Amino acid sequence: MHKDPNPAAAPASVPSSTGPLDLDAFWMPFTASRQFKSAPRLLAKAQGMHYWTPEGRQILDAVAGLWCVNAGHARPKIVRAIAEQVQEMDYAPPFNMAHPKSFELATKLVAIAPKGLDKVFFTNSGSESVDTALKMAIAYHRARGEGQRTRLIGRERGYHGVNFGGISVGGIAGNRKSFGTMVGGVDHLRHTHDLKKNAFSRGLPEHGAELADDLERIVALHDASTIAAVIVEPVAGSTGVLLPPKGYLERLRAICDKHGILLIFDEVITGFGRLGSPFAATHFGITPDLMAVAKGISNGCVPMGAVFAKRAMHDVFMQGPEHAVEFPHGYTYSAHPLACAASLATLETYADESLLTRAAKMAPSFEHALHSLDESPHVIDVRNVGLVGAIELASIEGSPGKRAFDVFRTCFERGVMVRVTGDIIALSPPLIVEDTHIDQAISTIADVLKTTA
Ligand code: PXG
Repeated sequence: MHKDPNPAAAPASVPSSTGPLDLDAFWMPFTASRQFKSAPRLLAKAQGMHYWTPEGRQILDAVAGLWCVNAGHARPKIVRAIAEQVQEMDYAPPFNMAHPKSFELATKLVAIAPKGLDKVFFTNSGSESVDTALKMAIAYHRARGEGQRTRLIGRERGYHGVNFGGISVGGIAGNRKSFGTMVGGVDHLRHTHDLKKNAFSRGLPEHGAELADDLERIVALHDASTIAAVIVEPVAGSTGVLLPPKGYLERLRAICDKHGILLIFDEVITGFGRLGSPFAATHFGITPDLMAVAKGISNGCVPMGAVFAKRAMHDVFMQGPEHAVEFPHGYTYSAHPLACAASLATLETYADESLLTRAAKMAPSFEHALHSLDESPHVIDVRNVGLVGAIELASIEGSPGKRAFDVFRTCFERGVMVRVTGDIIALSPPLIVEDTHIDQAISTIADVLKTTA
């Protein structure tokens, strides 16, 4: 049995009350702010599989924070590495300078990446990784004399962060409509979610590989010679766990190859063990040309992201005068020493406890428990792959999203933190999860569904 580092009781220093906390000044990200501020949900401590509220109430973390705390909370090696690093060297500029841990980390990341992705560029978030990958794709074609290949293809219901590149290739109307002009020359593939054919699938759905052929429609419309790259999440996470139909990703890879179009995998959620292999690319055996990651790269402890690139792509940039910058892109905090230290210790923790393949071991019992909800009230679909699961509910007429949001709130009151998007409840527990945690999460959801209107 996997050793659970959680103590049963709250750590001693959890405050007994929040005191008079002023909620006014903080403009919260992606939050129903007025609702939140009328009934705040605060977290004050975390360890292993659990959070504690400021009052000391224990909450089971069934979503790894926000799909990022893959090794569980407050893991000693990671905590120690960050503390030691900040004492040794707090910051080092990353442009025309470097510190040793950035090279050490890149080498270790390449060692677990799909074969052929030999170069790593560091960022600070998933959004930055996505925009970095899109820029790399366009600049790569230009550097090799195909500067007309600028068009980017995303997918409906795709989520690629919140920067302008990411929302442009992203396929969520709500994240785009308020923000004016998107990046030009973008088109979108159809999404792959089809409940009529694939409801209640266990693992990848049977139907829909042919949806990849939608790329041929887009190629016919714009001509392949204008298209730089296609970006997809191998498993779409934040729009509600949309799984790739069997054969879909293979077909997408083949069509990209046929037309000289780069394939970018956004593995911000699927990276670092979520599906039972280090990456979705290794899980499905399909190698993209560029791979954007974040979240689990540093176990969520210090913000960090990265883009993996093929050596041949990188090498195309290595031309021009030797004193000149080859790729004019990067962030003040690229390869931040604290992030590198956190990530190195995270990789060690993953290796010590075989966490990058643990989701494969846990997947059967997770799947079994999850599908016990198939007959629960309001449930119109349950789906899963690795340690990712979704429970889709019928929407209340005229109030989409309300039913699942109510489930989320009641689950939190009953000590389980789930994630909600639209009327879909998503589960993505830390990879150290045990069957007892799965049972607690699922039985809480089952009980809450029974009393949800
Ligand atoms: N790509 C993917 C596939 C993501 O899931 C990002 C990019 C952006 O990462 P940053 O680090 O910039 O947030 C993400 C982020 C949810 C949820 O509700 C998921 C994310 C963010 C916010 C909410 O599931 N993923």
